[in-house]
Amino acid sequence: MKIRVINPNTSASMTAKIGAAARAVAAPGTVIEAVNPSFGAASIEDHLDDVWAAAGVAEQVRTGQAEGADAFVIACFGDPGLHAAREIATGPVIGIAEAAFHAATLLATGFSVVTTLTRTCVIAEHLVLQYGFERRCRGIHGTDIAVLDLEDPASMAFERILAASKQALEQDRSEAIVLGCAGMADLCHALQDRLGVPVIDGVGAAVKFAESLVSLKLATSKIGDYAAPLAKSYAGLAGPFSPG
Ligand code: 2AL
Repeated sequence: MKIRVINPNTSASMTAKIGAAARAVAAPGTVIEAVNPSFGAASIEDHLDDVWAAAGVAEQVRTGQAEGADAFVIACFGDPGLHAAREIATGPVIGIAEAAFHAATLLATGFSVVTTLTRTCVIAEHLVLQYGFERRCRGIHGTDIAVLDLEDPASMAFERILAASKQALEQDRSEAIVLGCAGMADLCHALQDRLGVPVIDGVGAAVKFAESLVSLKLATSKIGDYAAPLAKSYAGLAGPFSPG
């Protein structure tokens, strides 16, 4: 099966990192196609970045759908464009935040999210509420590490995420950590070894959920809310995205 893993930001190095994390967990018969949009922000850290990221995801789902992708993963913790992507795609579309929340609740009664900039915490809070995980998510913690600084050893990202995770487990009385950024995927196992609790990277979780659903011959429901977008022409800049 072919899974298109979309990094919604335009950082090529982050797309490569996400692709590697996806391939590390994929089954032997799974082809991972790691892509990013042709436009948008190099990191997604606020609502404006998120707007462009959602359009970028729509671009990549459209082309992936035309090229026969069996499933899609949206590899940014804000799950930008998730619902629109489910309208466009016929196969499953999994956002890394929703996937990580589900995985965490199968492993612990309460989890904490450790993320990047503190200002992104509200975006994660909105998702927790939207997906109905408010009874299981016990806290959301910013580290004030910028997304692109995760790749810079001088940021001491691992040590800072480790410290924030320890504090979160204690303060929130939680039993698992959800990593709040796709760019943290490579830190997941080392953090889990140090913390001694499940540490969930949404990229890996989303790839495995996508594989499971495709293997089970399950796809996005096409009646009602996720039916194909209405055929219409969009004006101006949005013209190339017109669904009809
Ligand atoms: C993210 C992420 O996963 N990718 C990105 O560009 N920003 N998440 C975050 N909390 O900053």
